[in-house]
Amino acid sequence: MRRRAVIAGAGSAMLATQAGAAESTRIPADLPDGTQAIAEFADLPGKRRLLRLTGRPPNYASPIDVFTEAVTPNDRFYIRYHLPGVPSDGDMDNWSLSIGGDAVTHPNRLKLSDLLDMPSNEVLAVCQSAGNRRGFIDPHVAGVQWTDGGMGCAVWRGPALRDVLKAAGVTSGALEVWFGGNAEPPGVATPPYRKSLPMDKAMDGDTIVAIAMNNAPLPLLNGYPARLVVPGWAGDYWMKHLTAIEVSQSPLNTVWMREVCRVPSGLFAAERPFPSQAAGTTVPVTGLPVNSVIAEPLDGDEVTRYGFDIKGVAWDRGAGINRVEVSLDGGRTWQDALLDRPLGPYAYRRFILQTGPLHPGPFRLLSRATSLTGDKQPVRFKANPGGYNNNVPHPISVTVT
Ligand SMILES: Nc1nc2c(c(=O)[nH]1)N[C@H]1C(S)=C(S)[C@@H](COP(=O)(O)O)O[C@H]1N2
Ligand SMILES: [Mo]
Repeated sequence: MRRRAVIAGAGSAMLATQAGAAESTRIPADLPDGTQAIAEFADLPGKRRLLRLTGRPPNYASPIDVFTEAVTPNDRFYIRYHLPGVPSDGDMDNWSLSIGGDAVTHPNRLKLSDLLDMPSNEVLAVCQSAGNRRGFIDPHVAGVQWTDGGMGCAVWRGPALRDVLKAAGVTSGALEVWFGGNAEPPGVATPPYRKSLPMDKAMDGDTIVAIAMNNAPLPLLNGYPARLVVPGWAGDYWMKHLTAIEVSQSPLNTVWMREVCRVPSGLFAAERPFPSQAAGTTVPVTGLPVNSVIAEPLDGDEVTRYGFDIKGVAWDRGAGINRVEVSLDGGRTWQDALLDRPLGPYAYRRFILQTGPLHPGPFRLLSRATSLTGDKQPVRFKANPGGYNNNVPHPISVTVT
């Protein structure tokens, strides 16, 4: 089915960014009607023109045009919260991070200045909601109706989690590391957001307690003053406003581990399984599936018959991107796009395809990435009840004039 882009009310003019590229002002037409009706571009403190999908809890998508670049600016980086309460700057005044649990010998408490004093790591990594692109699944699946913008790529900096843990003396009985974040306001019935990681992922030097994002303090809504960064793994592990770490001999038993963000066992290849959280017929989402997005032109654009550039980014769980192909005819034929140099295994890899002259008329653009381990974006969505890991190529309709 070919759908026309809906132009969003007030901001419908095509604005020019500093780079001169088009800024997306459109709400994707393939989102469900209910989301169409309420979605709009909005500003929040420290943020500029994000696509509001739900206000309470705050879920705001990045606009698709930011994905022509490998690094997503802080003020355009998406926001995702499970619970309605959002911390204010004031709530973070007396922030500290406790490290404890039944598998450490020396529990302790760190202040922001302690984290600043520790040796730090830097990693360019994609944070992507496991529900990214849920809004495009047909038939629609319940949950936040994410567009392509439930993700971003930033330079994260802070001490490696393993260094933070070492200081507390991890014992040999350690099975998982549990994470807690901001306290929810009174009156919220949902249990607090609490997640865990298996020891091997927690002790990987690339898993960090980030205190900087793109060389600036974390924006409040992206987890100020410290958040967990788990390169290659879905965003739900990336605990914001991190306040408590417990190294534990047992599996964390919260609805957030046991019921949410789970997929049928064996449906998705996970680089690193999470055995202590496998239960019944499901496993937690972990590694990001190979994926790509076209950020230019935008859906509904008119493009010139003399040829135009198709640009976007591709990423995966950290194997690295080997190839991106682009189709101009809805997936009948494919051409190899040019890849920019890799910026690290967990980063976006930019691609570009310059078309030749084309006949006027409608065109349906798709991109399809293959990783260095041979994983390729599938033709059909691997259906699962939560609508996670949608990495099916998403069509962009343009008219050549
Ligand atoms: N404290 C807290 N941290 C959280 C969440 C949350 O609801 N509360 N949501 C998680 C999910 S599901 C995602 S996808 C990422 C989103 O990160 P962002 O809001 O910085 O884009 O944060 C994670 N960390
Ligand atoms: Mo998420």
